[in-house]
Amino acid sequence: MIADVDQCASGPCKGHNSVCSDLIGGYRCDCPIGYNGDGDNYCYDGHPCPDEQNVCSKNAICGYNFIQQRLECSCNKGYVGDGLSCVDVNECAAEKDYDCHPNAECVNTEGSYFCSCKPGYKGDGEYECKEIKACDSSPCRGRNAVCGETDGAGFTCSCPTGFHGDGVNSCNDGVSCPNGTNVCSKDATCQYNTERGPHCVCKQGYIGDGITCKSIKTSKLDLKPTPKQQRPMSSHHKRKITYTSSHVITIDQ
Ligand SMILES: [Ca+2]
Repeated sequence: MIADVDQCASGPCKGHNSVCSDLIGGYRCDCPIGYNGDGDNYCYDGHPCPDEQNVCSKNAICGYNFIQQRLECSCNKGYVGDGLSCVDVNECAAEKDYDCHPNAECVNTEGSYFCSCKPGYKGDGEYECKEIKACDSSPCRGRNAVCGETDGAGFTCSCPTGFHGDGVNSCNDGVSCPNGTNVCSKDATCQYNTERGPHCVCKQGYIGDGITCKSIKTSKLDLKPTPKQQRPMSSHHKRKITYTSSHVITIDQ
């Protein structure tokens, strides 16, 4: 006579709360009264997959299969396995498994992947990866400056016709200061602000556009003679009239 071995001694029933019954030549796993499940792997008390009974992989979801009347672990999207163990899918291994722009590379991540534009291109990697051009970063900072692409991802900065400057930092309509060609009048100073860029400003006592400045005194053509000089002038006589500005203007009568 052969003695029967207790098949339950090794704890073959993996279901939480499951009960092992030793049989002749085998064993059986059941869920206790009030519990549902297959007994082998799952027994739940009416609430599918409560935390203490969830034996699924952390990368799986637990749900009750009402057709088979048992709990099931299903790997999350991006993972493969039996639900108890789920491993990342390397989507980048097969071209059919990822959808990246032709100018992008697939980068595998845990549970997913992303597309990264290849060096020299920019975009979201999925729908757009356009070539990066040297002028994209607006390297020509001069007001009115024009950026031009050159071979080898280089660029040049220039000023439009009629403008002067190095193109990199300034382009202006005739004025460049302080180190460029200063076209300001000798009676003006070259000044800079963000609104106008470099520009000439006539010194105090002068008026004009800065490139040409006239003395305010000599430009005051409406100056009135002093009262004592307002007497009648004899005809056919060249006279001198002294203005309050002390400038002397000769008038032919
Ligand atoms: Ca992945």
